Amino acid sequence: MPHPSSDAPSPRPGADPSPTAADAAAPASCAGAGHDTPRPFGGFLESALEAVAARRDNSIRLGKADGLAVLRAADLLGIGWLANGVRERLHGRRTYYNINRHIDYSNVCVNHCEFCAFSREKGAPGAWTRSLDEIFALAESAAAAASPVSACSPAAAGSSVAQGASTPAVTELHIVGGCHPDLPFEYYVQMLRGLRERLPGVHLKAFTAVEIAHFARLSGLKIEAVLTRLIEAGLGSLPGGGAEVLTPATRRMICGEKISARRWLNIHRTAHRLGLKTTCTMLYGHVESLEDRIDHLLALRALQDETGGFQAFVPLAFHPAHSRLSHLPGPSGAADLKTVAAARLLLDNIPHVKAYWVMLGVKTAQVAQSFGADDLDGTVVEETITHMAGAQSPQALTVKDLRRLIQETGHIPVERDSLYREVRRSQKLAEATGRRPCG
Ligand code: V47
Ligand code: SF4
Repeated sequence: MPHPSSDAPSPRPGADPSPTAADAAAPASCAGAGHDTPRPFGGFLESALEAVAARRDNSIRLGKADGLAVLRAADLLGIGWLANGVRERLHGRRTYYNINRHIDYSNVCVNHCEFCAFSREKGAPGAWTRSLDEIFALAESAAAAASPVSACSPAAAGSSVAQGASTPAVTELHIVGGCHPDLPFEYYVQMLRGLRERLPGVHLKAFTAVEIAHFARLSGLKIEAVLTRLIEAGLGSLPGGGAEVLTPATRRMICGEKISARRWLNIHRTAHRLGLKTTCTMLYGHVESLEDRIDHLLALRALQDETGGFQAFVPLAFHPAHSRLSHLPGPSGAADLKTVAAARLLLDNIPHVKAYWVMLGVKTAQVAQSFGADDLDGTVVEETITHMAGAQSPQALTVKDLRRLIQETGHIPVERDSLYREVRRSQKLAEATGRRPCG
């Protein structure tokens, strides 16, 4: 039942503090909350959210006004409930994670994005570029590590269930870097080829659309030809970086040298046509307006209607330290959660919303599972982009950490590969956890 609009959070008039049947049933059920479940509380504190709920419940596609209503509302629990309904309809109580390793191959970049604390001019103090041999060694050590499932899962402690499993410890390498002025295209081709030869079972998620455009410039090849050569060399999918904010005027303010929004979208369009899955991101919490955020989400949704190639959306919380925007505060916890929720509600055609713990912080990422996110990304192991911008999150999480973050909120941890297929390291392990994935 709706309540009159109110801008300030206040006690919910008429809210029933005792759990409803829907509350009680939700954690135990994998069936999803459904779209027309009764409100689990006395109603929304803001009537704008009631209108969003009505459209959601009637499967009417949400629009710009709905997205703005979510971002502008103060009723955080109401927003979470709205987005969680969609999340549960799609994924039940499952939360995905993967065992991955990031490799940032170089921070040398020809661009000077205002928000970036990672890039350096070639030869400047703090600039680094990894040789192919260094990259191969890092990747091999990640793949050779004892299976993190058997090493870290409490359920597996003392058990040999995952020992000797044929699935490598790491199933994905996430490889990105700056736009280096003179590394030849062959460096990237050889990187993928060498990794595929050494680690044939590991998925190579590599190079943002910005890097792909840079390779095209370096090599004189068209985007399609660049991607084709990289696919032949072992490329498995593209990460979603470089989208920043797609609204042209704001994009010019924060990353004027970078490829245009249209080009970023076109590169993903081409990748999808060639059969690659990709992810998409949005960098928020700097100078952009709430309208920019919603326009960005709608641009992603429009491309997804056309291609279906985005697997996940990843909201990236701006970290200001050491960047040219270091005077800005960065997004608040409420802004983080509202952005996750708005994405889940608007991106009705993108299956997954990722709470990337490196940028959200581990605690907010955990809570984001109740605001629409169904994926915590992975073990990561080593990350430089956000940590050079002041991130306080750890460098790595163990599988034990990830599973605990998921289970503590009543969710079901599911290890996935890069294409969101469930990784079953051993039947016994799943049984031992007592948390069999549903569906
Ligand atoms: O492209 C740069 C952003 C991106 C800052 O695809 C910053 O699954 C915050 O794209 N504060 C790289 N963000 C990371 C990225 C990513 C991460 C995890 C998963 C996936 C995926 C993609 O980080 C860059 C840029 O958009 N970035 N500087 C900063 N100061
Ligand atoms: Fe270069 Fe990427 Fe940093 Fe921009 S965000 S300066 S393209 S490394």
